Amino acid sequence: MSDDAKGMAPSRRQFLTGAAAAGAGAVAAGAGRAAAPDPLITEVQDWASGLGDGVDVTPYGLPIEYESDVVRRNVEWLTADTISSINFTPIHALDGTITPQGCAFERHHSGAIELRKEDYRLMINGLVDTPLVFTYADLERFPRENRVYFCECAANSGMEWAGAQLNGAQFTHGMIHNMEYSGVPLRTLLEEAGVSPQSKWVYVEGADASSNGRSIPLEKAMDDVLVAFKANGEALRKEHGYPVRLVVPGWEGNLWIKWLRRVEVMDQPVESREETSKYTDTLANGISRKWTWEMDAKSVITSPSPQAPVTHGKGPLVITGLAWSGRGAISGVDVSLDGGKTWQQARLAAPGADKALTRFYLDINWDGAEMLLQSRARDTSGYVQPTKAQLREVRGLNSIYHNNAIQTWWVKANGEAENVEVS
Ligand SMILES: Nc1nc2c(c(=O)[nH]1)N[C@H]1C(S)=C(S)[C@@H](COP(=O)(O)O)O[C@H]1N2
Ligand SMILES: [Mo]
Repeated sequence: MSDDAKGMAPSRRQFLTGAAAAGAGAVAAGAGRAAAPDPLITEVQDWASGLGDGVDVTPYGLPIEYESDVVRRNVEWLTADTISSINFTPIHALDGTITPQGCAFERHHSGAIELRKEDYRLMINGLVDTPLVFTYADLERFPRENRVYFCECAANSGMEWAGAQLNGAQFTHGMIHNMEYSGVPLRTLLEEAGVSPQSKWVYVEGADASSNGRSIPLEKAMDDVLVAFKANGEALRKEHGYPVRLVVPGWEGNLWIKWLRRVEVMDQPVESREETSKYTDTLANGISRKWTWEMDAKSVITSPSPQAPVTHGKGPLVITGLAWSGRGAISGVDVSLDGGKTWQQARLAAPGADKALTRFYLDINWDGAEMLLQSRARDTSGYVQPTKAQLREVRGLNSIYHNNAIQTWWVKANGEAENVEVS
């Protein structure tokens, strides 16, 4: 309970804080404030004395100008140019689990191309009974599924192997997005072409100059892979592969081929390609770790975090973040305020969903003392997110990909937060 609320009559206090108290559970509300003269309440404001925009002003809406800092950002020194590059989702400023397409991270090897639906073709060839070509209109005639999945680049958090480096959840963990896809199971199209018995792999490639060709085991291709054309209800954005992309649930982002152009059924993987070896992790003993497609359970506190400091001082504080696993659903998330010495179970906003982001909250009464905030995800396979030290023991310091270690934010007494490591 905040000091200014203490002196108020119970009924009035209840009115101001009742809504928060109803939902807050363990933590008493107290984030309301005592009524005091405030021109925002007592004076008639501009927005109440004129008229707003008509319904023909914004045929397709963008976020209001006051939210203009909630955008994708890139890190200039990370890549030589912005064409073969990456930017980051502003996860520190989002809530819920669905990533709006307009601020969902982009990763291109040769830039985001523009391909009209009319010019779109998808070929299925190789070890099939009948090689087939589909137009966009053809794809729309197959039975569709709707599924929510996260897509994480294998390089997410890659800069953090050797030490705390980038100061913000957007930059340390923002190579991820989570969308509702509408599309046709790849299985349906493969069955239409007729897969030969000796087939074991599919080679998938895009229509861009890089083609981003990748091999995927046939088993996965026949399982939950989607040929998607809508995301969050609307057409895919150009940067996410308009008009059609591959969705490979739980597996690293580089397999999620954009501008999908060809699926070749094969009896072995195409692994001589340089791109394939790019996503190999070198272990502490110098041996390479390959074919690491599944993204292990991971989580991060999105607020408070370096780009989302505590601005209201001590008292009720909502700690929130995201958790996900490529091996199933999130079964729980623990949060530590003291750098991993003690843990408390966070509240999941909704039960963990398969291979999709889960939002968690821990509602605390902050005493104003500094905190070392950490979150630790657990998934339905029984896996627990490791500490940085545990991960380095196995993978060393020179890895780039698949860093799913526990992240620490040092929240200072003044509410500012910093990316740090605890031993
Ligand atoms: N055709 C094509 N597909 C591609 C890529 C690409 O450069 N070209 N990049 C891949 C990589 S490395 C990632 S992480 C994801 C990123 O998807 P996004 O841009 O929608 O975030 O797309 C993958 N699919
Ligand atoms: Mo990626």
